Amino acid sequence: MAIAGDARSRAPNADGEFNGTIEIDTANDEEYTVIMIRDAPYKPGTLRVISTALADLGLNIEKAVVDEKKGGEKVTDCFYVTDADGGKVVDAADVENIKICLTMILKAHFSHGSVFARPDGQDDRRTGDNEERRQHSLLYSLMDRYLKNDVMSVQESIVNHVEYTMARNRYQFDDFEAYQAASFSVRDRLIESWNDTQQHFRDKSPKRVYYLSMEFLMGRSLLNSLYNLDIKSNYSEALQQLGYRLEILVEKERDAALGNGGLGRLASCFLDSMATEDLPAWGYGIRYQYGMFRQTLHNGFQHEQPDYWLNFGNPWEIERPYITYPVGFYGGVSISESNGVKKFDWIPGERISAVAYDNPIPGWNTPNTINLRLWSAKPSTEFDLESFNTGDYVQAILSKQRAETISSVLYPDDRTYQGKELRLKQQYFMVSATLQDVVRRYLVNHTKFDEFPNQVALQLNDTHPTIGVPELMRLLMDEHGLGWTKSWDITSKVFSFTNHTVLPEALEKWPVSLVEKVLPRHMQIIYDINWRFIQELRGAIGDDYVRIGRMSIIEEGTGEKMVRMAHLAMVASHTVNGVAAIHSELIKKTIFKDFYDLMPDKFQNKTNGVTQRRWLAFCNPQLRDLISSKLGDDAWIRELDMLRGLEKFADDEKFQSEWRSIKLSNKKRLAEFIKEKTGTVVNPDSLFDIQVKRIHEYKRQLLNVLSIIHRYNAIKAATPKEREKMVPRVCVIGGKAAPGYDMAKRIIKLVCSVGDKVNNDPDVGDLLKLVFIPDYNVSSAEIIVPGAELSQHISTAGTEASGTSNMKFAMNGCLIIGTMDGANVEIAEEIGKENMFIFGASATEVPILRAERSRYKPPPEFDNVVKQIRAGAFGWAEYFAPVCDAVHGGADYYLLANDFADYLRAQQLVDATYKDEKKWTKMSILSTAGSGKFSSDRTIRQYAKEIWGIEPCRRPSP
Ligand code: NBG
Repeated sequence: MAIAGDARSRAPNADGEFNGTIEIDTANDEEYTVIMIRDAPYKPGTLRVISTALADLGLNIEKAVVDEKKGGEKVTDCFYVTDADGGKVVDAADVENIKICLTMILKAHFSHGSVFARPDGQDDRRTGDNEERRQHSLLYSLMDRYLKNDVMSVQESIVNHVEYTMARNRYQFDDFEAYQAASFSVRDRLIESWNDTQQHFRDKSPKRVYYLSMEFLMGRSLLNSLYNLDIKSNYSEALQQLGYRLEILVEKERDAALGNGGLGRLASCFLDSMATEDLPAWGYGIRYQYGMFRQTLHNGFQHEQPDYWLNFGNPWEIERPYITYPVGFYGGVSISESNGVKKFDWIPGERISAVAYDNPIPGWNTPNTINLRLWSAKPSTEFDLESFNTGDYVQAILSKQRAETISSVLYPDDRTYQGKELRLKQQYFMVSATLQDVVRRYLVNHTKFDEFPNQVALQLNDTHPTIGVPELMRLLMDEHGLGWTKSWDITSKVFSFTNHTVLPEALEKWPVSLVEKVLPRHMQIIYDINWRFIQELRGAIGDDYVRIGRMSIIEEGTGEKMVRMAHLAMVASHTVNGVAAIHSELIKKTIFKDFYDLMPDKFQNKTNGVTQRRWLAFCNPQLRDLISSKLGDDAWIRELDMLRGLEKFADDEKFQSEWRSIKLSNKKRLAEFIKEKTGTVVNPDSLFDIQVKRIHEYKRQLLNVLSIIHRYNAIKAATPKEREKMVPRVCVIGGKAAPGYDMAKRIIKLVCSVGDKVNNDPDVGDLLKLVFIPDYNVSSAEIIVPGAELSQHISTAGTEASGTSNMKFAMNGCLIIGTMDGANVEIAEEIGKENMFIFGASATEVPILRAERSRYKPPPEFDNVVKQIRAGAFGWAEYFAPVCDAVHGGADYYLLANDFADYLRAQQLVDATYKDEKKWTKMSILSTAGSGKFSSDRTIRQYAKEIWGIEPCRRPSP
């Protein structure tokens, strides 16, 4: 029998159990496709297994020629099949599929079950004499409990999930189902590692840190997990043999977008680093049913669509229905006295349950996997006797259902706090469940609370979880019977607090009346904390009531009484930190000056970082390989400072040319992406200039647009000869505006309108393109960042706390045009100012310039472009008028006019430098080489040592 094409398959060598071959002949028989299974060991039931499998594949067995069965002999069986329409199966992909399915089925059939031996070479069970082999077998069966990661085992686990988890036909599943099945099978492996890591933590009982955050912007998990578990290539091959491409499947995953921007993404980078650094750490947050809204554009206007990320299930989480805590709201406090001690009893008017969902977070190059526990609100199982007994059964059920709204949606505004009751309830919901969980875990092996501060560190990611301070006090006093002094001593030793912004409008304050209503017992405790704090203050600074009023946790005077959450966090925390050097200095002089003067030792800096795994090694694999080949190995993925080793190759021509060709290939990928998202075709030979981040006036996307208009004017005014000398540019802007942020939405429309005009102007051609990429998120950043050549971080100095995308771009060899703000300052220190395009007023100049604004005359270039917009050069003149007003005259709070001329100068320098290919490439290499400091591993090590006081705790390798 002839073997058709590539249809010869070597059947698996599964411990000698099925060494046969499967041959599929599509050519030699006129009517039938012939499937021959050669040299299979005789085993009863084989024919049934084969015929069932063929039927499942939709094939008819028209005839069969089978060997006579005798025990111990190899047999050969031949099946003549047709497809559902009665024709021959000739398609190569179908043939391959039949072969793969039969191989797996026979393998399973002959191996009596689902545990397969490892391929030759990795398994020494077959060596040695009989006795030794028996002992080894025993040993292995005890030790070798982990799921196997060889290609066959991976395939089996994927197909099993298709059938048993998703209840789909194991021979027919689409890409999305393949993604899900693959993810479930990866999750199995994560669970093994998670379980062992948690067991190890329990055994060693080290001090642990809990990272409390209302936001975690995780993005996708499949590729990240495959890389971290070091099983990517086997999954890739396993899927390929099954007829699927991993690159396609990863695109099927919905981003977990449980965060707004920098703050949430930082929390996710920190989890990655805490796992990689082997820290005994957990993240705690909320499992929002709707994460960050999806942004769509209609005629250049932003529209917000709900993010249905859970609609098709989430294979990365583990629901823990038995890990649940009651969380109360409203009601009143009863006070009783026994033995002269007052006892406070909060009787909530509403109770809901918090149910845990665990999300395993694997580290890189470590067996550790840590946990992100997210809480979901469920109706309490306790009966609301009142309403049930009064007979309003349906109403009682409906009001219970409303409980679930607490975890339903992420607030999409990172600009101003919203005094919304639901938001306060979300915050309390998260910290109450978390602290109950933390206390319960602590009490597993402690009977008293004395050791609590030596066992627990609680990090507040911004003020959002600060209601945890009075909650811990309440738990210790009211639930566990400790006195105030002891409780406060414990509480003030466990919390530390990170500030992420100096913008006053973002500093959270809650009306006292609201806190009193929603959390009456907590309001009492806050008053008590404040009363004691003020006594202390008076001791320290005397009766300076103006200053005391400024520092008080309760804001009084002008309007409604408010609880200042930052002050509460400050008073209760042993440490407060800013997120970049300049920012940490600024908070000492501005928002927290009074506190700094009094308690300078509390203040620290922890410059942000990003995980170089997701943001370089995984999203830019070509660059990763080039870097590893130059540095000798991939140790830099763990110790990013090693990137310095690239400096000595910065002038090397061959290296430069490899560097450039990788950038070009990433630019081509980005150009495809731009076309797919916007319809605009861009030329990958242009300079790719990117500004992607939330739309905020202080981030000054408008400054960027104004300079693009200026560039457009220059192109229009140029002669054809002059145009030939110009550097073609593709300008990309992307980012979401908070739904209620009117100015930001107008700026988006302006970007789109300018883009419409410029992109369709035949005089301009490829010299300038401007696109707005909708729905900027983690996954799109993973394509945008590697393809960028210039990135813009141009906030008014003193406004951007740190910025983290600046770090991602720099790591990927993208040059920065920016102001001396946030982490730009330290990036300049590391990679050299001469390798960036720095412009604009400094943070110390800004207040002076603001004070002089009434006498200030903007440069004519600035006036011109603003006038152009006003005059309707891009349409929508009326709609853009408030945008123009905001930057004209005495307004212009963010000083666009003041920085405009210097910005244009920096932009000219960009063009001139870009023409010098070698120089540009050198600067690009030096950007990557100098970005070692900006690994979140470094940041986390500093937090661990200088704030949390915790040590690595790595489980033994399996
Ligand atoms: C943001 C800052 C960024 C900073 C991130 C992470 C908030 C409130 N702040 O500059 O604006 O990089 O936090 O620290 O989201």
